[in-house]
Amino acid sequence: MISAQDFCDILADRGFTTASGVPCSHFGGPIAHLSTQPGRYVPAPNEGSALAVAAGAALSGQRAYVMLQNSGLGNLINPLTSLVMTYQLPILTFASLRGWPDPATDEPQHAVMGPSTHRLLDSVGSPHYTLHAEDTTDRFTELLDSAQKDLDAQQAPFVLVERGAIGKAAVHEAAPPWGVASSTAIRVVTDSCPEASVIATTGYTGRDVFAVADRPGNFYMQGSMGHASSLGLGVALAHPERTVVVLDGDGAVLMHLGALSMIGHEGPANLIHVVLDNQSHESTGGQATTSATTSFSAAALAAGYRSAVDCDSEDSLRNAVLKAMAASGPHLISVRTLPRTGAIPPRATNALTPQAIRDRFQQDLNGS
Ligand SMILES: Cc1ncc(C[n+]2csc(CCOP(=O)(O)OP(=O)(O)O)c2C)c(N)n1
Repeated sequence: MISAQDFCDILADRGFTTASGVPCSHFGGPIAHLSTQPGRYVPAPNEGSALAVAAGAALSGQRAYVMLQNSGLGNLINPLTSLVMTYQLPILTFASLRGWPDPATDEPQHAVMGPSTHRLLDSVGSPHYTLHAEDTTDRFTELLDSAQKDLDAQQAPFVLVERGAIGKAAVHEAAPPWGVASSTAIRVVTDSCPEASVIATTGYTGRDVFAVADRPGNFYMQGSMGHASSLGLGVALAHPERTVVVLDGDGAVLMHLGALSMIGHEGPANLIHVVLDNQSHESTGGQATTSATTSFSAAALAAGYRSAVDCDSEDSLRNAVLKAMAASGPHLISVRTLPRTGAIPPRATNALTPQAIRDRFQQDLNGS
């Protein structure tokens, strides 16, 4: 393992002074370390944006690197192939290796991408190297020397990072947290609409929902970050008689913010979109999102939602949900939530297969 500080310092010594990315727990250390120094890390909403930020830096003669989870390669592949490779912009990307080498030891949403990551990069012709958990700083330096040859040849190499290859660092809290505990917020929402279909976003939210309010009408969307509201829209349009509640995260909403416009445009009367806004990617270690400077309620109203409110207490949240149930949507409710404390409950897929989650959701939706 190399320390987070060594990782950042070795790259900085080579002129890579800035970075962008979307967190994976594998990069919690470097992101925390860089985030203590203004201007060194740009928190991107999705992996494609992170790569494009680095591309802009490269175009301007700077050296920037990108850090992401391999599940985010799907978001990155378009700007990789059509921007970075087409214009031959030399960019160094670090991608984690979730679901690899043995997908059975990771969550089900990594089972396809884990074993495919190396082949995916091979298929688009991207050079790649692997940083293993036992590798030292000497090995890291050797690997960067190899990647440098690719960069000199105007290529965009990848370093694939195994779990435990880079150390952790303490996350700096920007401001004292305030709001409602997320498990309380979830219980308030689900108790207020017991008949609704509930779509839970990826990460800790799905785990909390499974722990405090499991029911067949819940769909635990592990992975596919940022798509819970689009999935909810599909269900809401197909079942206008059913209230559909999406429990989303701030990082997830930001990842595909355009979904707000689609939902506003389609205008499903039966959709309630709840954003649990803790201003962080808590599930990957608490890295800050950019939600402190974005108003989800203002964005939703501007995108055509029928109503949008901000809540910061249990009572205001309960009132907002009851009001939304009584009027035509789509509605957005943004609730400020606190960092979780104590043990995080197990994932739904520890108890149910993804297929079982699908089947019971469908049966509930069809009333059988
Ligand atoms: C495309 C993609 N990129 C990155 C990840 C890794 N990831 C899983 S959960 C998560 C954080 C989600 O943040 P937020 O929606 O704010 O919810 P919170 O974790 O704070 O509950 C991230 C970055 C992922 N699953 N998919």
